[in-house]
Amino acid sequence: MFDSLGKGLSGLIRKLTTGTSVDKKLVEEILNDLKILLLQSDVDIKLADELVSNVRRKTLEEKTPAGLTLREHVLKTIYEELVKLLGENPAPLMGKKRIMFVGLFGSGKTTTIGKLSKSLMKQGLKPALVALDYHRPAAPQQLEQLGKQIGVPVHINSNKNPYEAAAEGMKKFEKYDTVIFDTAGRNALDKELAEELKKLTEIIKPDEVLLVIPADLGKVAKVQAEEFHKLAGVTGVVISKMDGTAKAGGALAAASVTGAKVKFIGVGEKIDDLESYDPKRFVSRLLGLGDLETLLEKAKEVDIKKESVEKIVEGRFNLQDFYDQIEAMQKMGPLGQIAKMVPGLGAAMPEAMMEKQEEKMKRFKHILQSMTKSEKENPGIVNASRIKRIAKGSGRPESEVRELLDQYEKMKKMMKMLGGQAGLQRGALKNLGKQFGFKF
Ligand SMILES: Nc1nc2c(ncn2[C@@H]2O[C@H](COP(=O)(O)OP(=O)(O)O)[C@@H](O)[C@H]2O)c(=O)[nH]1
Ligand SMILES: [Mg+2]
Repeated sequence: MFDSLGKGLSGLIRKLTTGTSVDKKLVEEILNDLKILLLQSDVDIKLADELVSNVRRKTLEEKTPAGLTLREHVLKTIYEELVKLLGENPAPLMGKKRIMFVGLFGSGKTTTIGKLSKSLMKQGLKPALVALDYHRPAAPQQLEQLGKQIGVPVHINSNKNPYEAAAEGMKKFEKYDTVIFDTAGRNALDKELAEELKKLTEIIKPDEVLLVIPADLGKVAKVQAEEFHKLAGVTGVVISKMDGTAKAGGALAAASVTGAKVKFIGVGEKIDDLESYDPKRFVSRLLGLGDLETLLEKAKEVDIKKESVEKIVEGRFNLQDFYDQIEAMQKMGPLGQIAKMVPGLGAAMPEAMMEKQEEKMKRFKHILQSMTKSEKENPGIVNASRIKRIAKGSGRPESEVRELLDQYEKMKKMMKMLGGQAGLQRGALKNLGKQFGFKF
């Protein structure tokens, strides 16, 4: 999803995070790259210009906030502006009684209606569908079939009259939680369709008008969205067919001109291929920052000791810290998954190594539990006879105790290397620490 933009952005961020010094010249260079990237992704030129000049103003003209370096400030501002461009978190559709879908022929209206119905049912709601597309002969039957497939009633007007169908459907499904209207599309928004949509909007008075735009539509999406918005008052955008393209800037621009938020993303033809839209998560992925938010949510549940994190970053931590980290990480989930979420760390540790490490960590925990406090605090004192005792106490072979000590040394070295670097990794660890509320 959004692959090329994502790749381009992570390249750009790399430039920012690995540059030895971040100055005005580098920021300008990055802003220039950013603009080109946005345009290549079909983002409207006005929006791209606005984004870039906002970042320029905030980072080069305004004072860098205390506690942030220019590098961090630029990164943060780009992130925030992209989130702004991509819209806010959509309000849930709960409590919306009448939802009307609009969009051109083949955009994915009917398919999305099926997906949405299924998702509403999962939330314990009762949806019903009304066919309003009598322009294309097979359309009502397509909806009927879909309804059967998921167990949702569908109303079709026998005179093939959309206005009658709308009025009947509202009456018939009065007791349902949500009534979804599947309007007709055309190849282009012609006069006939415009008239029809306007009239239907008046009859239905929908609580929600969802415009479906295929991700690959490109620049015309914006004009289309404006027209639909004038006719029906678009309240939300669904970007369909996101699975088939790496560019969705057009669709995003479309959402932006209507002032409506992107609410859903269609990622396939199947009934479950619908995702709720979350711009922050989306941008984090685009920027290659990993799924920071997910990590943060998890981290909230876990109590990582401040000193312990600091020590790790600086490469001076003892076996007790090692033990604390194992505990904390086990609570957070598989190590590999965590590393992937930490910016800069995912690439630094091969997955296979992570998995093996995790298995070992579990056994190591038993060994560590058999060590005395002073042994954990001063791993250097663990000699052969102590190893023998520890092995016996934990029921693990001596070789494994040695392995643990060896691993601990290696990990210490690796963390020192990662933490000590001036570039990306150190910044990443620092950032992560900050997100946890630690200062370095
Ligand atoms: N790959 C993919 N195909 C989709 C998606 N949404 C819809 N389609 C396909 O697009 C075509 C048109 O969809 P349809 O719902 O009939 O469009 P409508 O004319 O707007 O009602 C169908 O072949 C769908 O299977 C999607 O998110 N991903
Ligand atoms: Mg249809």
